[in-house]
Amino acid sequence: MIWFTEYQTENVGLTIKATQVKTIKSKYQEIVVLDTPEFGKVLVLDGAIQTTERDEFMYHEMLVHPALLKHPEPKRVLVIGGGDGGSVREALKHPSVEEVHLCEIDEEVIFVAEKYFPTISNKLRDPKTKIFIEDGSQFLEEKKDFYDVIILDSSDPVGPAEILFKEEFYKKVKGSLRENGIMVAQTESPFLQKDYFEKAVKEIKKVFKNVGVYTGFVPTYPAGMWSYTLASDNINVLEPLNAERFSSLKDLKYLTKDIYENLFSLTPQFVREMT
Ligand code: SPD
Repeated sequence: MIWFTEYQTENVGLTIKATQVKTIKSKYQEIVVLDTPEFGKVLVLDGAIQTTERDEFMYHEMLVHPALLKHPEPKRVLVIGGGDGGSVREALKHPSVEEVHLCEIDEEVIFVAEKYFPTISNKLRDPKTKIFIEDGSQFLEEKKDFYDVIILDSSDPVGPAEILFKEEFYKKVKGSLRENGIMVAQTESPFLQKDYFEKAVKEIKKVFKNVGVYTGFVPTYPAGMWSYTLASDNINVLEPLNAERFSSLKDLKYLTKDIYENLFSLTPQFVREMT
């Protein structure tokens, strides 16, 4: 038995009891899989919790579905990061989606997800899924004007994911979107990672005309409060578009039609003031 602590800031940590710990060193990072009584299996990259069997749905549903619902007919979807497969699984719930590309820099994350997290990674070998082991920024240069929705399911803006939070990168994302294209990015905790959050939203606003920030709960992420940022040039992402399509989504445990239709209503005042 050990107690694992993620040091979320210099002053705050989240400590979880684990019965087993496996550590794998990849070319890019240290990958840890914990077996825990409270959260089931937990995936940790370079000391930061990425996903847990118990609360992953809260993050993946909120990250993926609003962007896909707001698009008039999403067919081609790209997930950058997200090697655990949770975002791919959620994107494939949309009947109009014909292909989901996953661009993950670290192949080892995919191997670990397939071995230890089958309920999260179970759509990585779906016939509509194609996996690219590449740097996300370089990958976008090869795919101009191609995707309807791009999902930035990155780890925190340190190490391999740092580049994914910069204006230059968001410009490349925009270049890879088709007309009516929508981007959604995980943009960190507005409470405990204020600087990361503010910077990411500021950079996104430099590139896209319509930007909207919403929040949700993820118990194992810093402060339990997480932010997501939608962005598009042609679609007004602030509108609750295509809500009638909500009923086609199966097996949702967090997002409801009401939450979708009022996505931005629950964005707290202190978060609005930061954007
Ligand atoms: N602090 C951790 C933030 C992680 C966000 N991305 C997680 C990837 C899960 N698919």
